[in-house]
Amino acid sequence: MNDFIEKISLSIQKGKIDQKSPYPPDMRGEPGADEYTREALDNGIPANDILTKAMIPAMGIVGELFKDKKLFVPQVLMSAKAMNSAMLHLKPYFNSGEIKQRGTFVIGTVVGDLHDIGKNLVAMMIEGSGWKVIDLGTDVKTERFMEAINENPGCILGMSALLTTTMESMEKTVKQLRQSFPSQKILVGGAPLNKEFALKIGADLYAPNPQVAVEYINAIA
Ligand code: B1M
Repeated sequence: MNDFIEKISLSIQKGKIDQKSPYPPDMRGEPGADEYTREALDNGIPANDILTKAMIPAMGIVGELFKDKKLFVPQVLMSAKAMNSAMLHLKPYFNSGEIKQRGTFVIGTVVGDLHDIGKNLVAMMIEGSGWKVIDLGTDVKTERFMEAINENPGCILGMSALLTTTMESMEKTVKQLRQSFPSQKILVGGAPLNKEFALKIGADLYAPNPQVAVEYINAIA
């Protein structure tokens, strides 16, 4: 069992998706997260063990290395792709209730803003730490955030903004949301933001990177 757990973990850390993926060059031709996860399940390793002993810790390591600037965006994206290829095999176990998720995280880039690379990274890291993620995409209006909160009671909400102009949309959105959902947990992120801004608009947390977001929501789950 440990052998598969280690192989899946390493594949995710290194961004090795599957056998035909040429990345990383030093693992060319080797199986990746896709094949190892299938094999592990076929060998009777519980899906929950694959998730909690291999996949989540591997993404945790990736998140820490990214936070410490020892990994960069393209490498994190490859790890997230490897994670997703493993996740596909686990989907039936989520649906059957055999794997319990930590909660629901709703995320979107605020209205007027089309930047989604950072938002996607955050979504992938949070999914990788065991949460169900509902990604509303970009240019998300306040009403859509409200609908999502109503549809997912108890969810945690994340918003991203990359433009100084859309920091204003974020402020309006958070203030409007607060009127209907005063105790909704809201975390915000994006390059032009800072802690003072997040506090000023009434968000619960400013996350400068995905790892801080992951640590925060895991702590309050
Ligand atoms: Co745009 N753009 N862009 N752009 N773009 C910036 C942001 C800009 C800084 C470039 C510049 O002028 N130097 C500038 C903003 C200036 C400002 O307002 N201060 C800018 C501009 C002006 C524009 C347009 C207005 C350009 C134009 O049309 N005249 C236009 C706006 C379109 C719109 O949104 N309405 C525009 C368009 C675009 C593209 C479509 C071409 C493309 C986006 C493609 C896409 O996202 N699919 C694009 C890109 C790629 C950039 C840059 C080059 C890169 C952004 C990025 O993806 N970074 C950017 C310049 C730069 O940053 N060097 C720029 C990588 C990403 C991983 O980082 O998003 O910061 P980031 O996310 C980080 C953290 O911030 C954090 O975690 C991530 C990982 O660490 N984080 C969160 C982000 N969201 C979080 C949420 C959280 C927690 C953490 O919790 C919920």
